Parts: sequence; C-alpha cells; structure tokens
Amino acid sequence: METTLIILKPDAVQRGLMGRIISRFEDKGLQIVGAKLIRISPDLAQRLYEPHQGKPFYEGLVRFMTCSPVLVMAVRGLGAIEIGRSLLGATFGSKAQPGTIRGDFGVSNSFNLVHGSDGPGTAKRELDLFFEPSELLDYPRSIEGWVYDLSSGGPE
Ligand code: IDP
Ligand code: MG
Repeated sequence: METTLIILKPDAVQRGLMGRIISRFEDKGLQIVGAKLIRISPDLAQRLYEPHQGKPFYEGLVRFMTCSPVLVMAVRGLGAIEIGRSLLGATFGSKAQPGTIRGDFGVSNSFNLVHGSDGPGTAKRELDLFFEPSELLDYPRSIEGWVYDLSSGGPE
C-alpha cells in the first residue's frame, strides 16, 4: 500500500469544489487516512516547491498556495501515487483531458486545483512536511473486500 499527498489548492477551496474533488478519490476506491484544512505558511510552500525554485512561475506559485486555505490529504491505496496523478490529469488545466480533475474543473495553467505527489520519494518527503505520523490514521474499511480482491491473502 502506498500513501500520497494530495492538496486541494486555494482555488478548489474558494470555488466550493472540495466535496466533488474528494469524491473522485473516494469513488476510485482510495482511502483517506489524513486530512486537514490549513493556511500554508510561505516557508512551508517554499519547502514543498523547492524543486521548482528559480523557475519563472515559482514566486507566483508560492504566493498562490499561501493566499487562502488549502485542504491537505493523505490518500492510500495500491499504486496510490500513480493513480492519484492520473486522477489529477495534466499539469495545465488548458491541456488536461476531460475525465480528470484538472480537465473537468479548470482552464488555468497555474490555478490548477490540486497537487499530487509524483513518486515514492516525493510522497514521503511531502507527507512529512504536512503530517505528523500520529495524524495518519490506520483504520480498517468494511468495504475493503469489495474494493480489492483479497481472496489470495493480499489486495489485488
Ligand atoms: P504538477 O503540479 O502537475 O506536478 P509541476 O510541474 O510540479 O506540476 O508544477 C507545480 C505547480 O506549479 C503546478 O501544479 C502549477 O500550479 C504551477 N506551474 C507549473 N508550471 C507552470 C507554468 O508554466 N506557469 C504557471 N504555473 C505553473
Ligand atoms: Mg509536481
């Protein structure tokens, strides 16, 4: 099982899209194991987007991510990182395919509604930035045996 960091960015919160976006992850069968509404500090935004430091959009991105609250979520499942990225869609709202969150809900290239970790190393680094270990809840789901085929012992 993998856990990935998903952030509903300020535009998603302000536009009242939180519920519909959360549903995309729940509908897919992924489990939300952590969630909180926070206002990101400039320092935290800079650390999250450290790999983009120096790029032309970096300063604006940090301003955007700190301008209004965001919902941060830890989302778990088999292959959750790659599945999460596919639910998000392409980075630019103008290019993202219909059926994806970015493709269905936005047109902007910078206000693109959601963040998702892009690999196992990134997911660990990003989850550590936003969640204490005790804030990630390990709880059984009664639907697990219908979300996954558990007949061979592990989830398939
Ligand atoms: P990702 O969010 O799909 O992983 P990244 O390339 O990691 O995309 O960029 C991080 C964020 O920076 C994007 O989600 C978007 O908000 C913003 N961004 C990326 N490229 C541009 C750009 O060319 N113009 C404006 N904003 C950008
Ligand atoms: Mg990225």
